[in-house]
Amino acid sequence: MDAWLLSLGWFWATNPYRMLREVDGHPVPAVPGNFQGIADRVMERAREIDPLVGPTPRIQTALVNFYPPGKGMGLHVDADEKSGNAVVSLSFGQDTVFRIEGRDTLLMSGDAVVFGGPARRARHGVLGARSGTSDLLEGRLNITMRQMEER
Ligand SMILES: O=C(O)CCC(=O)C(=O)O
Repeated sequence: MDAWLLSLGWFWATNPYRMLREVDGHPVPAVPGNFQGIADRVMERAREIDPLVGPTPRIQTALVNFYPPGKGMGLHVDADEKSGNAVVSLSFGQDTVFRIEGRDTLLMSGDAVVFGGPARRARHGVLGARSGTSDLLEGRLNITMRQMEER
């Protein structure tokens, strides 16, 4: 993975892999208060398109990924959250190709993706951020908003 990561709400630590509420005695920065409202609106729209997206997540953590031009994230499954509620993902800046279960979709600035229902544990990743496709950012910013706990 070639992204710069910022964890909000919970810290996604590695070696060994674990989720933390504080790092070196410092609390992990909180998820901004307006993220829940954004997720609520995205989920309402997603539900109109496909009711199988399932319940709206309670946003307890957000992962902010910054990808320099040309950088992406390999295929993986989001399986560390106890909750099976949807993950809401927002994209800003350069275009990329989003790959999910072998299918490719172009993601552009302002697009939202919801992994919910049968797609919640789908294998996915992004190819390199495409240079020259954004006036907003030299690179790509992605925010995934998630529920950690089961309830
Ligand atoms: O950058 C993206 O659109 C995907 C991010 C992602 O898959 C993740 O944070 O788990």
